Amino acid sequence: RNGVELRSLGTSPAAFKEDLLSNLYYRRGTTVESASAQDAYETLALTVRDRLAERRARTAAAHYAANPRWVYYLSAEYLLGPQLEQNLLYSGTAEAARTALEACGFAPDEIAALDVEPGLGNGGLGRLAACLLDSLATMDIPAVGYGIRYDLGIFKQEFHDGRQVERPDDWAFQGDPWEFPAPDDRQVVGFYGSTSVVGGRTVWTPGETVLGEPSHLLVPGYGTATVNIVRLWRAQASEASFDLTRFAAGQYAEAVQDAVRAENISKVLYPDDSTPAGRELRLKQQYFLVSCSLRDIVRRFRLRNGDWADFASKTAIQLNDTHPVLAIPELMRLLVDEEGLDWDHAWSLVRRTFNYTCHTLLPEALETWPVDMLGRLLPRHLEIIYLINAELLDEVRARFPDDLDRVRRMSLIQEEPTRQVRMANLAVTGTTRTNGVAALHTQLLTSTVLRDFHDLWPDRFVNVTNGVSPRRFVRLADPLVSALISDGLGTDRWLSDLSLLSGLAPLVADASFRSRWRDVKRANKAALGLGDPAALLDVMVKRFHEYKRQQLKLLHVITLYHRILAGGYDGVPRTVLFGGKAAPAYHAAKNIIHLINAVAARVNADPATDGLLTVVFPANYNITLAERVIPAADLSEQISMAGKEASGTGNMKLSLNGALTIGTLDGANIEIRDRVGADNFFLFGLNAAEALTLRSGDYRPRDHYAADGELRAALDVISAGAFGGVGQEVAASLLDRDEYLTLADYRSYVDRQSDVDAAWRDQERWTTMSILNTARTGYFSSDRTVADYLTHIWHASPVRVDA
Ligand code: DL6
Repeated sequence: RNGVELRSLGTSPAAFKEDLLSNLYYRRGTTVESASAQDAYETLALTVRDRLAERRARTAAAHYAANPRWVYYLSAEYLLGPQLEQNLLYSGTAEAARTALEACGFAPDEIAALDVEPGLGNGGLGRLAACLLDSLATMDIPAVGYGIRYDLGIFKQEFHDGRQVERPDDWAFQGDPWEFPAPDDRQVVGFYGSTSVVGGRTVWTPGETVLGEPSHLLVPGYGTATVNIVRLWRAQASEASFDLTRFAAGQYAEAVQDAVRAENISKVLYPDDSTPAGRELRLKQQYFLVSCSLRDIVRRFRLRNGDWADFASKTAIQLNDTHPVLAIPELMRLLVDEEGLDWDHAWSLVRRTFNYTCHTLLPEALETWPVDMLGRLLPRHLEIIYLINAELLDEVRARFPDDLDRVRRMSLIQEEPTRQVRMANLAVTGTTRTNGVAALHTQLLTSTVLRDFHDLWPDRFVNVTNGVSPRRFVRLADPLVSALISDGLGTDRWLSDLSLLSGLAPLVADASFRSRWRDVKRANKAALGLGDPAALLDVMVKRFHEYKRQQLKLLHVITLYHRILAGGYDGVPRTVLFGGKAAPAYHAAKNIIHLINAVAARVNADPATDGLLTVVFPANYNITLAERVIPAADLSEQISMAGKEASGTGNMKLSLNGALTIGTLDGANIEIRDRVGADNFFLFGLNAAEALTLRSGDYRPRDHYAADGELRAALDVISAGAFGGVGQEVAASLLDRDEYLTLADYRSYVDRQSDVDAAWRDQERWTTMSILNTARTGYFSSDRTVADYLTHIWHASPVRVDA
């Protein structure tokens, strides 16, 4: 089939207005006079989307003709961020859209505010997925992201009396104008049932089937005509699920129960897994994603290719953490059971197709699934896992004879205390490469959590340090600094080649540039509207987890408060901003949120702190809010216990936007410090080796409490209930266990904060440090990350699409 020539949609204000009106009349079915703001928003979205869809058609034609090696990114999470502003920028229609809207009498800012971000992820892992898709498109790499179209995304966080309350995030309640549903590409997914052998081949007969209906969103590249897609699956009951007989008999709930069960699969992002039913639902989600996506990948492969032998050379599938790792036995099943390939050929294709990114160092975050549950839900997959395990263990025994312990540790099946399938072990076994996400992370992975696998297959491991999209996190988030950077560099090419930022370094000697830089920061703080723009904005934004140590920041706040109350406070005025959510079932993290809000209420109400200290905690931190906070930040808090944060990407976003970091030698902090220079980074605390030694010895948090008067005072007020009963629980946990060495690092942290004050007092010095942070962090572009994946892992090439 030959593609048709497309009429090019104009990007002038007049052409844009004509199409806007046409869409309003013919697609929305209304008129300018009677259009609601929602009508105007959806019409605007369609008009922008059409311009990208046209590029998409050309991209698909170019990709089809090139028959390249595709990169497929499988991820249970995507935090894509608001779509409107991105698509306006990438389609080059922002100004035309504003003019056209105004000419029709619509208020552009009011309409833009209706754009709801799809919160289909939790945090760093999901946002990384979105940044990589952005970079893949920008770099003209044929790629598709696969994920789940959850009806309810990450919960909306509210505070009730300071406590986190979770509300459903019905993000597509009004419909989602950015999506293209593709019901004809539906897939059938099986669960449960049994296996039998028929004519020498194993046949799985599922006991239940569910439909997966895809829709896709466009993923435009910046400064290129390439538009890739992210394809999201939504579970649907098959027609047969509706029980007409029961309905007729008035059993309305029973009539739809099978349909409800099917559709629950894509109902919520990460259902609570504290019950067996919740865990099973999560496992179902994972297989649902994998099964739909692999069938789609195979369908796409077949459009251009006939021979399975070519599959791996045309297909690179990245497994984003262990969530999609069932793809390994699923592809084996498709190839061996359905396509009739022999096991060894199939295994060679599978191993050459898949690669795996590990995003954690927390042993408890390495997923395992009960053998019983997996075997019941996916009986054939468990058989295949056993077969893979037999081969793996033969290889281990051959390489390390008489090392039974090693065999036990490496087995895909954990035997004690309960039988579980170890998904990370399966991931390393069934892939070509496993990568960590920062240099320290990869080093710790290969020397601790995955050490046995590294001993067996050292060449399988590589590091790919994370990165962030400069389009999203500089250009869209901070138009003011972007304009200043372009002015300073004399080009805006830095947006697709972030190494050009190094050209800013000489400008630290230019007093007028420094002063404009300061003005931009000040304006961003004023626009944020939280705290005095003249105060130092000290920002800790990230998921709440004890290892990230929001509790350490809080101890610092209380210490500052005590110093103020004691009189003669010599610190600089600060606004401390917290942002982030705690997992609904994570009691300790929710306690920390509650305590922060209680401390904030007290500190902010006390006239003694006026002009000196303010604590703010806007609820529901998400990409939309991140884009306002990050450009305003002066100080970036990256204070996890060393050896626990895989990489961090907030650290990169903040440094890139000119915030100075106070941080430990953890995750990508190390690489940030190496680049910005030790003089432009506030380092404190134990390093990973020291932390490990202390943790594995006789660590006594109470010794630190006893030895440090300020620490004692802070913990005493918390323990005494000055901020409510929740404080007692938090203090007890710190004094009795302090799993993440908060007390051990307290003094070093608090003293280093005094150095922050000193640097801030000298505004010229601070501004220089700030500019140097931006100038030296071009490395942390997700374009560089994708380039590293291409070189070390994917081996895919760009396909140019004519502009
Ligand atoms: O790689 C993206 C991001 C890292 O920057 C964070 O350091 C890391 O905590 C996060 N990991 C996860 C999932 N953990 N597990 N499993 O969100 O990944």
